[in-house]
Amino acid sequence: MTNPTRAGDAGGQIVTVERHIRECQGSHPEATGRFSQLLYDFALAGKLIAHALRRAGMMDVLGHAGNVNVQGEEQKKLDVYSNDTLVEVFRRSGRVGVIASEEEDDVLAIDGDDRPYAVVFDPLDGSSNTEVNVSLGTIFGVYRRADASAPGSRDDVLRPGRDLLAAGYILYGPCTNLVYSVGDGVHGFTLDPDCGEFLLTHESIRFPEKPKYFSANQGGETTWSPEVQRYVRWLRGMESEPASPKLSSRYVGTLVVDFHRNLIDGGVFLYPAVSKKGAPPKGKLRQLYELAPLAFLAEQAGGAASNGVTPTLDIEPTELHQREAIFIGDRGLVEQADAFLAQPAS
Ligand code: AHM
Ligand code: MG
Repeated sequence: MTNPTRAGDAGGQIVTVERHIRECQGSHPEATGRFSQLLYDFALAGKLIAHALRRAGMMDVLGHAGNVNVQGEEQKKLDVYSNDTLVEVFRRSGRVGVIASEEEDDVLAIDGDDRPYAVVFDPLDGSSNTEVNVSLGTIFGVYRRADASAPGSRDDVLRPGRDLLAAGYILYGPCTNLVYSVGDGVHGFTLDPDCGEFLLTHESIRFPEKPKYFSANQGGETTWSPEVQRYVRWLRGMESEPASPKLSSRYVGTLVVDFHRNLIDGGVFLYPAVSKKGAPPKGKLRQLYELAPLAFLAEQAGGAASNGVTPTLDIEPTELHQREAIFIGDRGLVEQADAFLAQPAS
């Protein structure tokens, strides 16, 4: 009989996220302990948010907070709690000069000398799912500021995702996962609720060779361009040229969860530009807080991300809450999306 393996047991050693970050730092001589501590701060915020979510049904934290964010979306109490938790952790970190959050109108500048990092995050992704007990997530990215002692500004984060030093997400599901990359592969951890540590469970994650799934809100299909409609028919096996991958469909409506499933099992997520009421087509998901960090992870795992024309990591945002179309996941499927979109559908 084989011995049961336990989470975090890599070659007979228990690897916590803290230790993993420290060891990665060892292979990056330019990295400082302060950068590692910053990543560990995301793990800390993730534990606090996971704890609140586990108790959400029993406490008065479900429902709306009564505010509307800068994007016109009603904030849930859990959006506010998650945002406040992250902001508080990074205000006190002593390393961060700028915070940009999906839930804040503008960047938060934190005064002080020697604050070399800027962080971006979507505190609670998929929060429209909070009332129905569906898995949620936090998405984050880290940039190095051009001048660590200058007052923080939007320019610290209005940058292409190619400049990211690190990115990751935390997935609050039946268990809590933390997945991150500092540019040398993608590594996944699972929170052990007994010891309160994230333990290494998925080392060097790569998209599988053969994809299984596509994820899209097909309720919006009539608002997609004919080219996107044709691409999705191809994904499903209804267009034969080139050879169709004939994928199954899975859509949760929490980007982190849809991305994670496709990363582990193979597949592509799309949220194309949609046209509503005669307005020019535009994407829904946010470039800074959602798309650039996940695109960084996708490329690190051998996948790709594009808005249908430009690789997501090459997009230079001009607005904090900029929205973009996205095709992200398996590299071959994203390349086919670009090819379908470049060919006018008859
Ligand atoms: P949120 O960050 O405000 O929760 O919004 C983003 C969410 C994504 O998690 C998800 O992929 C998408 O919106 C779902 O949108 P829709 O309900 O239109 O399918
Ligand atoms: Mg989101």
